[in-house]
Amino acid sequence: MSAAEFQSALNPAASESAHIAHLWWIFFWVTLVIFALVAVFLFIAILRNLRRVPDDPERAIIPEPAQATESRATKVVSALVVITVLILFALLIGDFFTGNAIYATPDPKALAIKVTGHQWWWEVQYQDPQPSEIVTTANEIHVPVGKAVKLELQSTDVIHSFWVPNINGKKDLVPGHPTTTWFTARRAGEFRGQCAEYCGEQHAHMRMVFVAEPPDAFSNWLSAQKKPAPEPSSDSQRRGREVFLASQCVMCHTIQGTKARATLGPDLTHIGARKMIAAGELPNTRGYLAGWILNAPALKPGVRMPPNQMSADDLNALLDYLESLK
Ligand code: HEC
Ligand SMILES: [Cu+2]
Repeated sequence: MSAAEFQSALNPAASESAHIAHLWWIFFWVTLVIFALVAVFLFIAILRNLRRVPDDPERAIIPEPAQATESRATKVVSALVVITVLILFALLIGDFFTGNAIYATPDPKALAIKVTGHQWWWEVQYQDPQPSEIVTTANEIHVPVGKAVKLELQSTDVIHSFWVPNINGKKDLVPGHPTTTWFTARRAGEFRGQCAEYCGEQHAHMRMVFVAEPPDAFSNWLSAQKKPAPEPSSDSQRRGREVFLASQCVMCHTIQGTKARATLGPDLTHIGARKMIAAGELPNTRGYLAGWILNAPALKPGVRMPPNQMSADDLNALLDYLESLK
């Protein structure tokens, strides 16, 4: 099960989200003070007006007059307009500096991760100059604390938006227009990400697990991910692999080290090590995994993975095998 921290842009875990949270609080306090002042003056105006209402209804419609009041009102309103413009300008400058801090000069030594949005899951690929060292996984992003990360974002179907509020602002994934975003995690933790651009029926179930961890833990994770799938170590696992390879799973999924090499669905080489399945929708437990394999469209209507019929023994063996893929 996942123990993610509260998904919030105001609980920053990266330099970028810290800048955003800072800006948010400036806007919050400035606008709160202005709102309070407006409310107070409105209240005073109402009270004064109430007191002024005379017994004689005729006098109520006669303006109390004098040019003096009118010119004073003009002065006050003009002064307030100037103050408003100045405050808006100051907020604009704050916004500009925050934007600059977020899109700071790219770090050439950054860790490069390619993220591809699919309906409705995230393909995650750790780049490496050596093709055999490239790691492909899904719906779970691990990054080392303190190291700059460059995300190369793209979509192959419709517009998605990558958003891990505790880490950075949103970045749209527009088909045909690859883009990048940068961040540096500042503390370890597990956070939740969410597609932030409506992308079809299961948009709400297009989430991800984001893990910021100490550099040692990260490099252990990455080197485990680089290995091909472990060989089955029991008869049941062996049978499970046969079930997998003999069924339509191989038309859509990859398990490195086997002949399953399709990329229509998530890479399953280390599915046993993932915290969640179905793009953050279900915990990766034996029960949910079984339900998902038997009838994924019942859990996530519209999904491209079809229902699968198999005997209980085959299913148990398949589950043993998938769970062994750490
Ligand atoms: C027609 C293509 C297709 C076939 C066939 C298929 N899948 Fe999938 N599978 C997908 C897609 C697409 C997803 C991602 C769905 C989502 O999360 O929205 C998926 C997701 C999964 C996941 C969850 C992965 C994750 O990290 O969230 C598992 C496990 C899985 N499939 C196992 C299987 C098994 C086992 C079989 C064969 C019995 C199978 N699939 C057959 C397309 C397919
Ligand atoms: Cu979406």
